[in-house]
Amino acid sequence: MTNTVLAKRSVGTDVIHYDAIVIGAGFGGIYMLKKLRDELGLKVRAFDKAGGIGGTWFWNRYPGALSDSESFVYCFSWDRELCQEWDFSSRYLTQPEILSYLNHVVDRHDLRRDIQLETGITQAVFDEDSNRWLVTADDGHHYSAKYLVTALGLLSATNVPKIKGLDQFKGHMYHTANWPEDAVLEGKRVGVIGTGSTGCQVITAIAPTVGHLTVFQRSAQYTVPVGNGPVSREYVEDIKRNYDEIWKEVRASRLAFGFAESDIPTMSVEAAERKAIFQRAWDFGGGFRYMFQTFNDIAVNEEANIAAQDFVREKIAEIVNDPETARKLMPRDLYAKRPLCDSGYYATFNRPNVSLVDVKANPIEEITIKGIRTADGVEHELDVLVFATGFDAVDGNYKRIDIRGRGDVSMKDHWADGPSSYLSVATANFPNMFMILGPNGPFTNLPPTIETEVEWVSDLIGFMEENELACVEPTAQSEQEWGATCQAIADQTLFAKTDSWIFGANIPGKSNKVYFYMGGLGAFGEQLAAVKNDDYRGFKFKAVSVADTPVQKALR
Ligand code: FAD
Ligand code: NA7
Repeated sequence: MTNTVLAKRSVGTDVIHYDAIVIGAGFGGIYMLKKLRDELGLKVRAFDKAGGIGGTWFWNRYPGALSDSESFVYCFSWDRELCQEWDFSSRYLTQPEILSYLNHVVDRHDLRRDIQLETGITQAVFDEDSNRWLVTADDGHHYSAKYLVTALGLLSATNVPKIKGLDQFKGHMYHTANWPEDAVLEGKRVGVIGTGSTGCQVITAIAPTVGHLTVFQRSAQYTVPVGNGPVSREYVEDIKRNYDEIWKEVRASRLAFGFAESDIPTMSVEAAERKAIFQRAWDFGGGFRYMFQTFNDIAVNEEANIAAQDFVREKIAEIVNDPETARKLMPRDLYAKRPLCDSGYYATFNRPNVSLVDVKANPIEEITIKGIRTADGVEHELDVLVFATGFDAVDGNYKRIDIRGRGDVSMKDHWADGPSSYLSVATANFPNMFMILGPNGPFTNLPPTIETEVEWVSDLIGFMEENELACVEPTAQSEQEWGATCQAIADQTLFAKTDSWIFGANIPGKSNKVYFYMGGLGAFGEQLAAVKNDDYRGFKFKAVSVADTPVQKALR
């Protein structure tokens, strides 16, 4: 469909007009709606294909689903009163708790009336005549808006690997991010493919109740205890009292996880002291704490990285009874993926009803009617097959919408060599489109980053409205330079030398490039502020008043 056709449609009667359309009703979409509607006074509609609000926490209902950012930083900070009122009783929040929190936020701010659920957006086309986005939904309606904000989620588009025979399996198949309410695993023969963050959680949670659990492991994982447990009243009150200071520090930190990141190099301390520091982190719990609170160079220095690896391998040898299983569970590659933590993952393999198949050594040949056949000829019979195989991260949901910008350029073509952005929030040729957690944004605990991006985008939209500007978009040059900055920073880390979703390496055929800004939230916030203070350096504005265009006149 061309822009001209859509421009004509926009003056017809079948288009519903808004000032801004937000896609997504997770942390990002909820806050964006709040800012645009209640602070800027715009007419806004948010859409989500889900049957409820919550984004990630609506979809990921698998047993054991838990945030591994600590409770006090896995929430919004912008509602000061709510931060004082909202209580939590454990160090981490479970999926039902986060979902209930987000529903509470939506009701408290009366946002639900402007969120349209069960409505997937299939197309968004920028109409150059009207300087508006024309959006098509799977409810059969067309919508238009001056601003389009995509809060589509970073880890949201599911990845189901194309394994031979997938369709012939007669049992139940579930992806962890699309978990059905009525799933029954108790007493069943269950197979799990995938041992990432999600796999570790689901495997540990279901092992005690299933009949038999077969884990199909492609990559062995470094994981440390999460350290979950109840928190005292004093702990919660202390956090509430120090709210301002905590959030100031979080926003100025690199990882935004609510702890002070270490400034000690690993090899600057004696071996015994090093071990004691790792042991303290192991006992306290938390994947990011283990990688970043212990020492300052585990993610960048190979010798330091090996020290952190060795400690985990020793733990596996101590915990896992069967030496052969322990050997299979021991990773040998760099410790440079998203750091994992768990509630007893390695010990789960001591259970008599759990078996481990190393599918690197013994690959999956095909999925059969009854289960999974591996290269050694064994058919692992299953009643239920769980895919904990992750996501087409960062740009996955963008590829699933037909998004067209200036000159009818499609997002798929624009990002043919991998996604890019200027400051994670905007991309050239897609005017008035703003992304929350777009590509090349900070690699952090995410709610503080989401808040930072939403607030900055809201300020920019406010600036547009105040100055009656028609369009804004970044220049191609600013986008290229931001990409180069992200690449240069990532190249200094060991993460760039390891295959994972952080570099798009988990999806066959996906561009293996930089997807994140690894400079930290503090530095990112400074960059955003500098760009804004420098008259939005790197952006170009179109000053024609929207009200003057022929299409706009016809709309009135
Ligand atoms: P999401 O919550 O992903 O919401 C995006 C929404 O957009 C979805 O509801 C989706 O349905 C909707 N959408 C997408 N495309 C369309 C379309 N075409 N039409 C309509 N709607 C659409 N982060 C952390 O910081 N700490 C953690 O401990 C942590 N744990 C996680 C655990 C799991 C299992 C997963 C999957 C993610 C975790 N994350 C964690 C990342 C988490 O995604 C973010 O913290 C945060 O929830 C992202 O919010 P969001 O609003 O940006 O996106
Ligand atoms: P991840 O971290 O991408 O993990 C996916 C797992 O699935 C990982 O172990 C993969 O092995 C495995 N996988 C993927 N495809 C296959 C095939 N074809 N065969 C065997 N194994 C496969 O996703 P998660 O959901 O665990 O976590 C993603 C983020 O979301 C996480 O950081 C949380 O914040 C939530 P591999 O390691 O690639 O060898």
